[in-house]
Amino acid sequence: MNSAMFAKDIYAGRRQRLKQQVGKGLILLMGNEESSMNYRDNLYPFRQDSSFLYFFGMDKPGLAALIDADNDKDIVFGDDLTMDQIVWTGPQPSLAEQAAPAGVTETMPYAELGKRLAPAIAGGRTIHYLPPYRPENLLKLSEWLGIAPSAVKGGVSVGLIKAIVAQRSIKSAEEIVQIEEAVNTTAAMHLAAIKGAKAGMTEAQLAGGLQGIAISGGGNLAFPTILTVNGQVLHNHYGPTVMREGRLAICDSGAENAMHYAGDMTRTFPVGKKFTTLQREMYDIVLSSQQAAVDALRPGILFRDVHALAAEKLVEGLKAAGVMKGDPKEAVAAGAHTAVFQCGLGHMMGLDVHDMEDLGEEYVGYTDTLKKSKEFGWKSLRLARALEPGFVVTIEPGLYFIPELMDQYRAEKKYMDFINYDKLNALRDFGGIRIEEDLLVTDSGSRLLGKPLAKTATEIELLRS
Ligand SMILES: [Mn+2]
Repeated sequence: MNSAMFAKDIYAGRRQRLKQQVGKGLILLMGNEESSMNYRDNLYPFRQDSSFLYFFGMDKPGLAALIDADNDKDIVFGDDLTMDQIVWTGPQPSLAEQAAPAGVTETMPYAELGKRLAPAIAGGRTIHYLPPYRPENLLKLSEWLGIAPSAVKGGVSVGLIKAIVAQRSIKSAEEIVQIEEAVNTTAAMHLAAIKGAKAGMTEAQLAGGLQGIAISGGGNLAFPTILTVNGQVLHNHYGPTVMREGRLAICDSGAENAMHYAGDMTRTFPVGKKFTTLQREMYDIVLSSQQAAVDALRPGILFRDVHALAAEKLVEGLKAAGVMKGDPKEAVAAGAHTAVFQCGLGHMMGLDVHDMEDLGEEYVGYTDTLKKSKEFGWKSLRLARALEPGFVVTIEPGLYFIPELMDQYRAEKKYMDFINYDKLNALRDFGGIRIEEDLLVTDSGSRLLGKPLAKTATEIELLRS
């Protein structure tokens, strides 16, 4: 499969900017290899490294590149297919033909890469590389750099990480087109889930169809689907559990499109036709929190503050329901909201569903002066820094009634000023609720990405009827 690429100038321009920002040295970007599942030739679906895709657009295994900041040179390393391989895969463009649309004119066999690096290292040149997240790339780096695998992590280039984060954080107009395509496929998956759910079905029966929609959209799932009637477990995927009338189902799923841009949405809906009174009351609390967070998005605001605002809205709603008490701001400052909202409000999204998470949350979501909290709840917030036009973020507050956690908090007499434990305990079998949308930060506020999908309880019930 030949995947789509942006215009040549876009890749050349991105690399030019990267060279300027990194300043000097050799930038080594590694593509991914095929990955074996249960024996060598039975492979996971190939997924290229996202930074490699961003700077080269070449969606094939077995590639790596050197970007020479001192001599303004870009070289792609890889191997043309042998006849033995062509028999199985069919003819493929040559390496030079693959590199040309990325604006790269110099290509070399993969084995040349180590030979190029050795004299550069001996000559004292800086080799900038990213943190590897796949074992084969870790081992290759170890060999090329002549250091133990355990020492590779310590040598990653913070300058390169920061330069890439600076570029990839701001989505260009042509990237937004791709993301919206992925979000629209994602919305189609959710529509199918909401309309297709029936009491008596298993979670897996409903989840299976969603992957088909993602693949039909030209790509695949952006991440393993979460589809469960036990939404209080934050990353509960799906299984043989039969969905029964009276439960709420959470579906958190997304597609990536042919160019590997992601969509990521969540909807919560009744397995029966209607929300119960209590379910609707809790749903509306999450909805008002989600809407308040969306309304707060604008350049300059700290995402950490948007997270706090969303948490305050949850507490405010639960206070009206008698489950929490006291001042919502004080409750959130004390951490009492973590009894029901244990995760972060959202994350960046782009070529990765958690965009650039491989580069390190401290660089993607935080800054040199804004550091991540180590406290429960807050430590799961992937993004905290000030928003800028061009950021794409998810907004996904939720309420999660986790019996083990409420029992522990109660036993420890935690947050007694803010939580009515008898009322909270009555919700121990409720499950969970999450609502998630993808938004682009604009010059003045934000814009919802993709076609709107049913979100209020009434709109969802209409689809269930
Ligand atoms: Mn998400």
